[in-house]
Amino acid sequence: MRVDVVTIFPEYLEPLRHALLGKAIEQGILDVRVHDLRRFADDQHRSVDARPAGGGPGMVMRPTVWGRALDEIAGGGAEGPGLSSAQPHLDRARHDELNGLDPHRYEEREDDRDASGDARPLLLVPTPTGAPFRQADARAWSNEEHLVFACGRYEGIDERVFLDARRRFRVREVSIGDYVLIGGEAAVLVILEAVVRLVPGVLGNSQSHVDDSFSGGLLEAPSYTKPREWRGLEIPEVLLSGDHEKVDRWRRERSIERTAERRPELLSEALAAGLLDSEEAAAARRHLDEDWGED
Ligand code: 6GU
Repeated sequence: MRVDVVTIFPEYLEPLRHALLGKAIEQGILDVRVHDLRRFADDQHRSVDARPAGGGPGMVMRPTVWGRALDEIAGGGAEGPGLSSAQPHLDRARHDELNGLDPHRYEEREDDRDASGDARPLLLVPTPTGAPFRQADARAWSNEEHLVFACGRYEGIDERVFLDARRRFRVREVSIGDYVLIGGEAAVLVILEAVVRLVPGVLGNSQSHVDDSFSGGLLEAPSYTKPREWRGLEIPEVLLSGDHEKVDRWRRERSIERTAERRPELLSEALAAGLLDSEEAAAARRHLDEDWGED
């Protein structure tokens, strides 16, 4: 999977080279390029923002600068700096030193296409005004050949950038939660980690994300490991019984209970989607009724 990130804070993406994502980079499964937006500025001060049209607080990122950055990436010429994992990097040439680029080198190939046959790369724009990023998106995007992230700062990016970008990208504005961050960089780390762990070959044990919270529409049950008793607290007896059926049933019950308590809206969705058998559905309704009005 090829990933391009455009940001005014390239250093913010350094954590990508560690742990799981670093391993994916080493294995050649993931090729991440980080681009400094300021390289596309055209004035002496490398300014990327200006006062909002119509007045108001803050600054808005300029379309001219973003347009040039996205043109280069859509053209396939943005070689950028590959992030090689766990290596000293601070002494390396800056990623923004791209040269000799042919803006039309990016060939359309059959395997560039998504399931709908659209060959345009996916442009992801982290913003608190975006649609919620969910596990289903992570799953879908883990099949993409090419993801591009546009990190905004300040009060956002000139709206025309997204309209224009639709000619060459499939564009999705996404939010990672109902709170406001200073910029999209932290959200890129979050989204990429969620996506890349689902790319085949990245997580050793492919079963380990089948049971993930959210994949089945419910939160996962609590887990335990040895010792059997710790500070006066015991592992639930059933988990030591060796009876896999009983263990599975117990885990489903705890999942339903926990989801009712913490994310009742998810449990209602799971019910409506028919993800629960009749016994589980009855338990879910009971929990939802009980928890209703409690705080
Ligand atoms: Cl994706 N970006 C920013 N800047 N703020 C956010 C967010 C994203 N999700 C929630 N708040």
